[in-house]
Amino acid sequence: MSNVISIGDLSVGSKDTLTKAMESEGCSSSACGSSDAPEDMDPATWEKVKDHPCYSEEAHHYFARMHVAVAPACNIQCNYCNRKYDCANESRPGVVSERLTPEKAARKVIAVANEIPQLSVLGIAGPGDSAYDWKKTRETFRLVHEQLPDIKLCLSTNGLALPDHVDDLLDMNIDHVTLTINMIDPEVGTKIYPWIFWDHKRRTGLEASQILHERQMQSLDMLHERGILVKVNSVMIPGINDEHLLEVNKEVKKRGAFLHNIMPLISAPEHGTVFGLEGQRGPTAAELKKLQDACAGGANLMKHCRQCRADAVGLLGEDRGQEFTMDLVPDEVTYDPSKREAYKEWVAEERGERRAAAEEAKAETQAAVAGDAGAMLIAVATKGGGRINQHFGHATEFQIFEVDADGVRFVTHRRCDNYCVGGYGEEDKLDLVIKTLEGIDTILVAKIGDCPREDLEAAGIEAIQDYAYEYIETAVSAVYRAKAELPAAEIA
Ligand code: CLF
Ligand code: SF4
Repeated sequence: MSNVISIGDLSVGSKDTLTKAMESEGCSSSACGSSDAPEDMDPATWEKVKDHPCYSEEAHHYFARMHVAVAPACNIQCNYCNRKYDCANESRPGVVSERLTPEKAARKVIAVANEIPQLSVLGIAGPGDSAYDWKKTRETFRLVHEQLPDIKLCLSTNGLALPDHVDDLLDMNIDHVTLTINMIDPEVGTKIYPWIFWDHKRRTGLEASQILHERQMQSLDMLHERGILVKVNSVMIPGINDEHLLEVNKEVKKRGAFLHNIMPLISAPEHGTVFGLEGQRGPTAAELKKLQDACAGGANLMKHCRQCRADAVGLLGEDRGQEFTMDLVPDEVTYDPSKREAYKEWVAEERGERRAAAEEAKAETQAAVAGDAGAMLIAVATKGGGRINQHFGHATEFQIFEVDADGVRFVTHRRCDNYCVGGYGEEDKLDLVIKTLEGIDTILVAKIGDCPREDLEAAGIEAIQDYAYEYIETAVSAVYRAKAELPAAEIA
């Protein structure tokens, strides 16, 4: 078996060369991360989540997902959805560029798995409802499971049709299901769902929301009873379910959900959705954070979601879907798992070293901290592997980390436009980046030019490139100690 691994357009061999590949410009990936580790859960659960980029924040530094858009039909209408809208630059659930048959989808998965060693999960997230369009979903999973048994299968659904298929999920060894639950009070549901299609009839109003609610709770209970991990997605809609999501969080925790992912409503008139046309706004970052903070003690929150398209490919912060449209996928493809196997081995070693480095950095900070030095937010530019390895001008998002004596924690990501287009900086885009970094006064990057660095400085943001290619935790801790005027301590 060859141990040569291709990441993007790079071919590398040993651990050292692979590490360098993750650090070099040609590797397009992106990541974030925070505290979840083997010690936080039982070994069987850790085994299920350790390579899943959505279920483990740590894993999404290293592993990629892909979606295949095989399930166009939906049995409900959400006021935030318009599946007719299609834009390759658009990134929100429900949106796709091409719909696939199960056979084409399986061929595409093989093509992607051969090219992207980070791929670990195939998800079906529409563009309609994967459990309603069950025949296509099941056939796709069957074909992929038959040909690529080492790829995890993942399903995302509104839950209305799911109770009818839970036993199929067990038969196919599917152990990750996402349920979108926006309410547990059907009155709230009436403002989100104009209708559902249930038992051969279209239902509206309170009846529709009542049925949907009952089926969603039934789905959650059935999945939990069978040991299938459930992530609940909720769309936060200011003035409609924002405060209510606190109750949703408690309820789904009580019913055994593994994670709760509260996502901001994406809404604009040009999307043609009911909410978009009505001018319903999405929450601000501060409102989302406030709700997430208020959920402390409830179901564990996912904070690294990128609200992917239903045909997304790649690490969560990137979308390489345009590299794998069906016209680019050969008519015949043969699965070669060797690159992915070698990559997994590398990750097993690398993530162990990163954890050890994070512990060391934490111990160093604790030894240096006298009293309460407070917490600090620091932005980093990364394209994967848990390192500061992204050039400022190429970053499409920044990861925000909080640091104090208790260590370094991922908080959120903030998207920004590319500052550098074709090698030329564009001033108005830099202004956007500065806005994106509001409230942050330090950013760690692999490299930055003098001009943008000076402009950032004028806006009160210090860009530091001294920690290029270091682990995020090591770099963020060192900056914290320096900024809090804490001396570097000797570790016994
Ligand atoms: Fe896809 Fe969803 Fe599975 Fe992940 S996405 S079906 S659980 S493999 Fe992930 Fe994308 Fe957020 Fe979904 S970042 S939108 S949570
Ligand atoms: Fe759209 Fe999904 Fe809602 Fe169906 S369940 S209307 S596909 S967002």
